[in-house]
Amino acid sequence: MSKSHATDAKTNEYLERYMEGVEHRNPGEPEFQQAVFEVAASIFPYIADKPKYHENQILERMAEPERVMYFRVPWTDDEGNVRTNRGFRVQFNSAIGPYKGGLRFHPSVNLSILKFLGYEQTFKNSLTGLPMGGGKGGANFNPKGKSDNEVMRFCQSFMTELYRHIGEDTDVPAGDIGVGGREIGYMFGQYKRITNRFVGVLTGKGLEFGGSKMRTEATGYGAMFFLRNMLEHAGDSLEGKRVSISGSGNVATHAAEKTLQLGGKPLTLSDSGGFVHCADGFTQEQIDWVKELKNVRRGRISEAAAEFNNIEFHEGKRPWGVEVDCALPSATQNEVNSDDAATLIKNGVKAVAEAANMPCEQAAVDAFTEANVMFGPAKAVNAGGVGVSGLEMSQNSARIAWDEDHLRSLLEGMMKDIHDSCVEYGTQESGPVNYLAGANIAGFVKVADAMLSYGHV
Ligand code: NDP
Ligand code: 2IT
Repeated sequence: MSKSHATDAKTNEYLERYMEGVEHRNPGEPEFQQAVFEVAASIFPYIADKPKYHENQILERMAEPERVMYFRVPWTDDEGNVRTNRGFRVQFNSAIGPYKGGLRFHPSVNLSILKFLGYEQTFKNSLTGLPMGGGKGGANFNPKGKSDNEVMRFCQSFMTELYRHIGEDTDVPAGDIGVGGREIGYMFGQYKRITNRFVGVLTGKGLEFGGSKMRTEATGYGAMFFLRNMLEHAGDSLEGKRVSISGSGNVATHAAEKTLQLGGKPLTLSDSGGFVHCADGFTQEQIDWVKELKNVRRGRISEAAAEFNNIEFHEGKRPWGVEVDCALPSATQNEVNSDDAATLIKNGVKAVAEAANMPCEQAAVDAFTEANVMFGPAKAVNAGGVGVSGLEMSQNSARIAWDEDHLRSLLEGMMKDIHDSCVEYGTQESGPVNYLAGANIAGFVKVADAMLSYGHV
């Protein structure tokens, strides 16, 4: 056995033993185990010759949240029935700044999902270059079909417990699935009322009360900047590229809009009911219509096919069967499986960028890597959202508001820096960039070194 193969075998053995421990300590948490594996598989080879990280149990400590809050959220529906949901906040890692990360309201929310999201967030926030730790929270509340007043009462009850655990220098939540401007407004109003303080304790706020320009657009726009950077680094461009996008929420609609602005063709959008396909590429007017459908009328994506002649609806299906150059999963975790990956590869996909968090199953990621499809991992691709959240925190602390052009150029610059960090840590001897390894290592180093400075805390 050559020396490098012996080292590889040893690294694999460490990784296996490490994952056995993670699985043993976190039974019944498949999403969390999946997220830890995805990072650890890149980090073990990197730290093989850096004993300080092993000796100080850095990866073991990183896989334990610093603190988890789990609480009851009672509220009353419009018929006067008492309802009860579960609320959570996972304060994962504060090595490089206050806990920072979104709140998700969706019936599937559980501890495994929030731990995976909080763990991922730690590395993502590190990549932004801003001083933010990692956290995530939410509730198994389903906003679909609820009136504004029901959503308001739920948000107020949720904040009535959450407020004691957060603060502008402690933990700063934001939006995620099911939590947008409406929910952030209700929660900020309740925080302010309970504490009698007007501070930047949440991001994604309305522009009238401390929100930042570009925050709403940041995740989708940032994802497209990242995809463009990947293509350009490989000597290609976005011009004329056919792009399939899943989801039709905040991330998906802004990604579609930026695709159009950068010269690409957004072909699909979806929701949990199915996907819509526009072979001509969606126009800005159609994207605006979908935004209004989702944010104001709170309707279903199928309605787009009834409204526009050149849009078809495919019930119960995901968009990965459509032939495209680039795919941008932008809905939820594990929405691209190995069959979907095989179809995309067969149809000639060149690049896949994860705009949602962990939308590709491990087997799909492996398939893309094997087929030399450029693969942008979520923690790099969608970091623009939390990046502009960080800029919202800066503006709130300084009590100023930057203009849109300035924020757009900061976002674009941040995505370029993240891309370049991935290239720095992920360029392989064979030539192409392994963006997954690059993002994991670049995100890891800063958090790990801060943890080393603190001693064993
Ligand atoms: P939204 O709530 O605005 O939209 C979510 C979209 O995804 C909807 O179209 C929804 O369809 C669909 N979706 C959600 N869950 C499922 C599911 N289980 N199966 C099929 N479709 C589903 O959320 P965002 O756009 O904000 O978030 C999308 C993704 O991006 C998430 O992974 C989130 O974590 C990630 N993200 C978001 C950021 C942000 O700034 N908002 C920042 C970084 C990442 P339906 O209405 O039918 O449920
Ligand atoms: O997954 C994410 O990065 C988010 N949902 C945004 C978090 C934030 O704090 O803006």
